[in-house]
This record gives sequence, structure tokens and C-alpha cells, in this order.
Amino acid sequence: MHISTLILAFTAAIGLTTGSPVLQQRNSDQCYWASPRKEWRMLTNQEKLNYINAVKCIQNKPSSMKSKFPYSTSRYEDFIMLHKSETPRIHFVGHFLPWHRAFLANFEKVLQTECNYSGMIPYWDQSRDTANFLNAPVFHTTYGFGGNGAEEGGDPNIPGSTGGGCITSGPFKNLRIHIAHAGVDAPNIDRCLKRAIAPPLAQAWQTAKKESQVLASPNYETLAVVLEGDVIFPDVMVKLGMHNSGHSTVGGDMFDMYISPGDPLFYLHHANIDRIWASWQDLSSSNLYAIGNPIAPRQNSMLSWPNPPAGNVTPKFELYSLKVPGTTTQAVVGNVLNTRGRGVGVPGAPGVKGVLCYQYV
Ligand SMILES: [Cu+2]
Repeated sequence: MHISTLILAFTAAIGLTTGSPVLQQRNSDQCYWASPRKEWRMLTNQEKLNYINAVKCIQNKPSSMKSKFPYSTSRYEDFIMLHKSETPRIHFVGHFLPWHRAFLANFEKVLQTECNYSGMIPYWDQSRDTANFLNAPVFHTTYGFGGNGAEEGGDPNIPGSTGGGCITSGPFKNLRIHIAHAGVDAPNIDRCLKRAIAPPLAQAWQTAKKESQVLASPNYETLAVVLEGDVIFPDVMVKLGMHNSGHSTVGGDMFDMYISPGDPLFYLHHANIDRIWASWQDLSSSNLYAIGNPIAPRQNSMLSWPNPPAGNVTPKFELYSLKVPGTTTQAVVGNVLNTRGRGVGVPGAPGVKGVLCYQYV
């Protein structure tokens, strides 16, 4: 076959030819072109401002979850409350990764539908900044999220941390957060956003080597624990993990397991964790829909989920409080296992289809 014939056949097959029968036969709910989620420094300055402005936009929109979260004062705080209220049920569990993937997808959808944002959530690969961590592009005062907290000698719980006070620069320096640190029903407070940046921790944990160790995990059960991190494990590699350590490198609000989505960097860090999971999923067809590990938290002592369900997470497992954007259906794990799986049935889970259509670039 001549090369141009091949190209023609190919464009027809993927539905690029206008009006091609192939295109018409397709279910428009499927994921033909996965939207790119880019690393922060890959965005143009204008794209960076568009994202920052979209986040500021939802910070200035009233809560639409007041009946559920009376202490939420904005659309942005709805997400802090959603995360805070679910914290005991979504960390150190088999569904940690899919819950946070769905949470980010919902946040992204709200930016797009309620604030006319046309991009995607960016990710922050901290390993690109370890040589000069305090000057990472994400900390830029105009084209970033501002820098460290005021110098208070760092956080005594985070080795090598600096700052610790309210952030003093950038678009979020005047942000007020009204969600209390502890207690799901704790009344409103009025406070700033804090950071206690810890460059040595980033140098030790946020590295390409750590990422490749995570990607070498033989199954989901290992991958999920190594990526999240868990203090109950003696192996230091597992203990902190790229997820937990990435919260600790920023410190302040990001160091608080309950209300860390108060720092906009939460979403960029979690997109990076999601990227690493997606990279692992892409390594083999059996990885793509792999899921497991217990529903109950591994650390019952520090989290209060009384009588958690027994058994392991499956594609049918419900993601508490998260609905698929644009539907009234409760999301299940299977909806979000494949980032490019919109409209595609999930193996082993009749009736469950993917809802996502993005990829990391
Ligand atoms: Cu979380």
C-alpha cells in the first residue's frame, strides 16, 4: 500500500475525515482526544494566570454546599470541607488513589463550568526543583502561588523546614480560610494560608529515582502503599512515600491531612501523584484496571472511622460523597480507573463505565 493511502486510511479510522462514516458511528461520549494535564512550567505565563484566576474565581463564589457544610464560606471551601469531612475514610485505604483522582476531576470540572476555565489542572513535579527548591516556578510571586510562609523557624515536625508563618507574597497572600484545622464540626475561624517549605525533604524524597522505584511496584497493592506512604511500615521508602513527603515539603496547611486543599498547591501535588499512578497503569494492560487493598484504614489508631466495611476495594466500591460531574449518580472506583476511559466498560464490573478523558504530558 502506498504511504499516502495508508495515511488516508489512518485518518479515516480515527475519524478525522469530516463526515466520515467512522466518526458518525462513534459514541460521542467516548474519549477520542484526552485533554492534556501539563506540568506547571510547561504552561505559558498566560495559561498560568488563567489557572490562578480560575482558582481565585471559585474562592470568590458562594458555597453551594451550605446545607451539608454550614461552615463553608465559598465554593473553594466546599472542597476543603469535602476533603476534611472524608479524611478518616479516604487515607491509608485501598481507594486513596481513586478518591483523590475523582476529587481532582470534580474540582477541575467546577473551575471549567463555574469559572469558564478552559484548561486542565496542572501538575507539579517536585523532582524538577530539588536543586533550588525555594525558587521553584510554582512559588513565583506572579506566575505562581507565592512563596514561603513568614520566617518562624520552620515547623518542628518537619526536618529542615523554614518559614512556618502566613505566606507573604503572590496571588494568595491575602487569602482567608475559614475552615478550622481540627474537628469536622469545628466552627469557623478566620486565618491565613501558611507554609513551612523544607528543601532537604524534597531533595531526599521528590526524586526521579524514587519515582522509578514506585513505578517498579509489581501490583496495585504495593504501588498504592508505596506511593501514598504510611508510617506503620518500617521501610523508610514506604514510610513517607512521594505523596506524604510532597505534602511535608510545602508544610503549613499542606502538612495538615484534613484541610490541605486550603493551599492551591494541593491540587498540583495531587495531580503529580495521580500522574505517577497513571504512568504505572500505562505499563501494562493488567495494571490499567488493577485495584485492591482493604477498605478499612491501615492506621485505625489515628483516624476515626468506626466499624469500617470489611473486605477489599473493587471497581464497584462507592467513593463517598463524590458524584460524577454532571450526573446524579454516586461515583464508584471503576468510573475513574482509566484516565482515558470515558464510556468504556470496566473489566469485571458489569454496568460500570469510565468517565474521565485526560492524559499527563
Ligand atoms: Cu487527601
